[in-house]
Amino acid sequence: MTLLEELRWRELLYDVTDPELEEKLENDQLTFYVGADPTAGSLHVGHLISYLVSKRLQDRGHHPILVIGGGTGLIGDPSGRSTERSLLTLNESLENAEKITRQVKNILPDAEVVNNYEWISKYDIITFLRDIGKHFNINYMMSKDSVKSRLDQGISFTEFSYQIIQSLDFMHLYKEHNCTVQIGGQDQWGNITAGLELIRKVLGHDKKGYGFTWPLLTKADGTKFGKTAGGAIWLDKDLTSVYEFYQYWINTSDSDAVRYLKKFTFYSVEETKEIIETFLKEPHKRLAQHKIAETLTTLVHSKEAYESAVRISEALFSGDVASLSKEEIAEGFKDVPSFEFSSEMNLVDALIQTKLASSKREAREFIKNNAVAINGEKQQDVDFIIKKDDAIEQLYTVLRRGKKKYALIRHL
Ligand code: 629
Repeated sequence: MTLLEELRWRELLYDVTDPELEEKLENDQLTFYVGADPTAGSLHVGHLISYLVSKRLQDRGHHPILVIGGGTGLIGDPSGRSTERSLLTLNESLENAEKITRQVKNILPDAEVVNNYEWISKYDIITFLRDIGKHFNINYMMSKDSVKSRLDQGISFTEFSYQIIQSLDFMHLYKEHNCTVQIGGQDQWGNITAGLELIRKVLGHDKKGYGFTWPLLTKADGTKFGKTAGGAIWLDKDLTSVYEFYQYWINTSDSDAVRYLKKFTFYSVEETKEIIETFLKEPHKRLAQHKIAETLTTLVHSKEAYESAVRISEALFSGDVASLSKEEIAEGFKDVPSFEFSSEMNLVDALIQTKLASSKREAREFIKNNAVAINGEKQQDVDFIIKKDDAIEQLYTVLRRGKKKYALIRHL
């Protein structure tokens, strides 16, 4: 199977600029690039495909350059957007770029990472308009989806010019790094092909470049990929905990799981087919979801972080939370009502304070009916006292009523 055939099979290929690329990718070691603009201080799961596809190319001997758009982030890509972006300040763009650089280096440790502010900021306006602008025909620029779709709404000259700046990047990397291929999501087609034009016009008609795109990610139920009620799923663990990240993938619906398995994991085509077969026979075991969550949590975070997320999930499922560390408790119970206790308290009062019971009478009923657990252990003594000394790492007491009603007590 050629690389492009494999990408096609994984539903990671939308369009290729030149059919010749397929053979080149089999016979040569090419340098390719993919860019991301630092519009926030972290990448989110919507950015992942760029680096997963890059890894697939790298695994077949090609050399990735990861461009972080400290410069382009200052302009704002209109692609795939119906409204004008608000401008980032220089500081925001460069600070975000630095954080994102760390993230991508973590995902692809052997890739080269560059910030396009480095060369874009060096252009002066006269050189830009004479040497670069002269090669762009306004009709050509207006025919790009990113611009055409905005003509009614309106588009600033700033965003209109974005395609030129991204083209400048491709030409720069072509000249300086012999980078002949640019890849990106479907929405990047116009920017990628504009770059190929510029390379031909400025560097010479024998200078060929290539590009391909992958399709936009969709979900079977039509909701937006990478978003939950709580917002975006970020790659930064301070914004989205590892446990939440892991859970996002574990919760993939059965109707998305096969597609995601092909796109997001690195099992061979044969192995993937076997996993799919097993999954389809017994979907309730969620094998596909587990493989996706394992691959991505390990790649983005670490093996240890993945194992911890599994531990938290198992403890929450079984109720046996006493084996967790205080960090794991904090992570797993982030969305559970939490209360701070400064001294010891009897169980009945604690149930009322944490709103797991509405009266003393009800609290006693729950306890007597074996419906109350403290740190995973059932407690039937209505006179039981909750103490800091018995808390998990002397910090947390997890109260549970029934199967699922939780409260977290933090001992001061
Ligand atoms: C300078 C900047 C370049 C080449 C690319 C870029 C970034 C590009 C862009 N990409 C999106 C982004 O950063 O805006 N102009 O949010 C995003 N990308 C990943 C995929 C994408 C795309 O990071 O390509 O299609 C999302 O799936 O929208 O020299």
